[in-house]
Amino acid sequence: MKATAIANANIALVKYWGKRNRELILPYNSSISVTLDGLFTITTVEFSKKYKRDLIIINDEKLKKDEKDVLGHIERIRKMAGIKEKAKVVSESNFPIAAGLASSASGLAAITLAATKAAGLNLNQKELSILARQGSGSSSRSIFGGFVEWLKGKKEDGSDSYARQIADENYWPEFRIIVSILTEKKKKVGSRAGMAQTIETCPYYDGWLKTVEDDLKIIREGILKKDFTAVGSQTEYNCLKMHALMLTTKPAIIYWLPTTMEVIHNVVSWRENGLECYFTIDAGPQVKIICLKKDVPEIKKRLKNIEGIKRIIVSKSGKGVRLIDKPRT
Ligand code: 2P0
Repeated sequence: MKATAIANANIALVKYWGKRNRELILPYNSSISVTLDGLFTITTVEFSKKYKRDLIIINDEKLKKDEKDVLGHIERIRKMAGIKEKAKVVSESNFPIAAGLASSASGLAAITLAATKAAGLNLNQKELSILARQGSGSSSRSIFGGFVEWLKGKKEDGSDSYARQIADENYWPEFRIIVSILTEKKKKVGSRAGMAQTIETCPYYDGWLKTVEDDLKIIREGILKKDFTAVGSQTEYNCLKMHALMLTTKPAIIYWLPTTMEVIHNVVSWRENGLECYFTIDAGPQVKIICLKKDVPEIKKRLKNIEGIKRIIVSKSGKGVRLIDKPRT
């Protein structure tokens, strides 16, 4: 009753921001992401009578109270499989967790596959996506590789809210995402609380919902046509709209640092001078730059001149969650 899975993080090109159902994690809007081959989580889950209680170790540390609801997810899977054994979960990510780098996406996707296998369940990708979603919304997208859309669905029970692939990881081999890490500190306001606060207090949320369908259409079609300008410019616009929501909640949620702003200004000016690239930022200060393979060396060189960038990870579109034979202990 033991299995190990690897899942890649993903970065949203059209963001998920706001839940219509917090219990089942059902979003108000659909979202589109690209799965990142450079950022991943490997998780081993073992169910056994030898454990007296659930033990969760994330990046060599025992689970703290403020971590995402990993225990709840294990319990959900135990119920589904009809088993009683306690679990040992060991999880390692190759990037800072809880700093706005989609660690919950790769983490919960990896746990979902490893734990269902360990519990004797054999779920297909759609079922895995629905289950992962209940652990953390964005993890529903990390089940798949390449370019992925998480459908918001309409049903109350969430059975039509799952991710599906738009194009696989080999479809657009020139597409790159450069992740610049500015800080490894955990953020003060988590996405979950930030989303709830936005819906309660932001006067512009209706405007977001009214315009997000256009973003989805332009980016979905842009991916299929490999229209980099369309995908990049609409991604940047969608990111700024999401941050406009965050900035105008009460109290304001300001994820950006001075260096975040500096990278933004640089990207815009590089582009004006013929180096085509676009930025996107999640619920944190880190800036991800979308570009084509040919421009990676030049962008990396320029980023290295910006003080305050701690680490740069260049990523292609990566694979979906899968089982591996390298247990973590
Ligand atoms: C996204 N984010 O689409 C958006 C953009 C952050 C900004 O999904 O509450 O960790 O577990 O469903 O998935 C981060 O939120 O939130 C997120 P829960 P999650 O990637």
